[in-house]
Formats: sequence, structure tokens, C-alpha cells
Amino acid sequence: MIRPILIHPDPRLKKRCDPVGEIDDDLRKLAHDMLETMYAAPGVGLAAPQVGVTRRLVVMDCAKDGPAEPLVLINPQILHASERISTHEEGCLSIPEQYAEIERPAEVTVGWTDLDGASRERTFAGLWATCVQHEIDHLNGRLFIDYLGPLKRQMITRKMEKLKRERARTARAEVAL
Ligand code: K1U
Ligand code: ZN
Repeated sequence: MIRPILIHPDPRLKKRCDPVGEIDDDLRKLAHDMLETMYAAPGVGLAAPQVGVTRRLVVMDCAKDGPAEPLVLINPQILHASERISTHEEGCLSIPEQYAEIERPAEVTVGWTDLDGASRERTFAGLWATCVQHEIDHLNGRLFIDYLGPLKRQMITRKMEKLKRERARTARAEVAL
């Protein structure tokens, strides 16, 4: 099931998310829906708060060529970040059509629990490293625009408020038809 993606500004996107406890059928369904929602968007990552669930769950697939490589990360934690910094253009499914160059550690080692309850660890580089840091930021209520200056951030926020008003107007007009 494809779930609606929240658009900034929304209080659920600013909240520090709660850890996942038990891995049950509801969590497996949420992870499955999030992957479907991410591929449909299309995107390379998605965090649970973006679909309104303020729990520490992320899905990702940054594989460019070849077979899909879906990852489900429960309670992900950055264990090590490289001193080397890289700059990557970032977008966000909760901030459509806005992009900015953001500096982050070039490589990060992340630990998490998978859907089978097993502990996993992997060192990410390139787009994978950018994406996993962007997604963990979502779990801490941080958006990529929070790395920008106040003027740029305010300009993007105003555009998103306008987009949300337009979408609400379109939805009301469709109901009236
Ligand atoms: O968390 C999100 O909003 C998803 C976001 C992740 C991300 C992308 C790029 C850099 C940092 C984080 C996206 O997936 S935006 C869409 C996107 O970048 C993309 C879409 C289709 C193909 C390739 C990339
Ligand atoms: Zn995002």
C-alpha cells in the first residue's frame, strides 16, 4: 500500500522519533508499505516520520544499476563518521522539487536491527552515505534545509506552505465535483 508522504512544514517531521521495540506484523507491514511508497515516489530513501509514524525506522535503496537492493533499518545508529567531508546535492520527498548542496561525512559506519531482529553493521559511501545520514536526520526531526541559512530555509518553507494550500484547494475541488 502506498502511503501519503507528509510535506514540510509538519510537526511530525520536527519530532525526535521513538525507538522501535517489538518487531511485529504491524512493523513488517509498515516497512513493506514504506518501500512501496519510496519506489513509487520515486526516491532512494524514506523515513517513517515522512509517512506520519514517529518511530525509528528507515528504508533505502541507492543501487543505481543492476538488481534492487532494498534495506530496512530499525533503530539505525551512526557508529563512526569519516573526517573526510563530501558535498552532494540533496532532495527530500517531504520538500518536493527543492535541492541543495549539503556537506556531510563522506563515509559512515551504521549499526541497526533488521526485520529478522538480527544486528547489522555496514560502512556506506557515496550516495548511500548521503542518504543514510539524511534518513537518520529525519528520525531526529532534522531536515536538509536545516543546514541552510535562515533566508534560504524560509524561502523554501514559504514555497512548501503555498504548495500545501494549492494541494488542499485541488482536493476540495475534486470532492465538490
Ligand atoms: O528522505 C527522503 O526524502 C528521500 C530522499 C533521499 C535522498 C536523496 C538524495 C540525497 C539525499 C537523500 C530522496 O530519495 S529524494 C529523490 C531522489 O533523490 C531520487 C529519486 C529517484 C532516483 C534517484 C534519486
Ligand atoms: Zn527527506
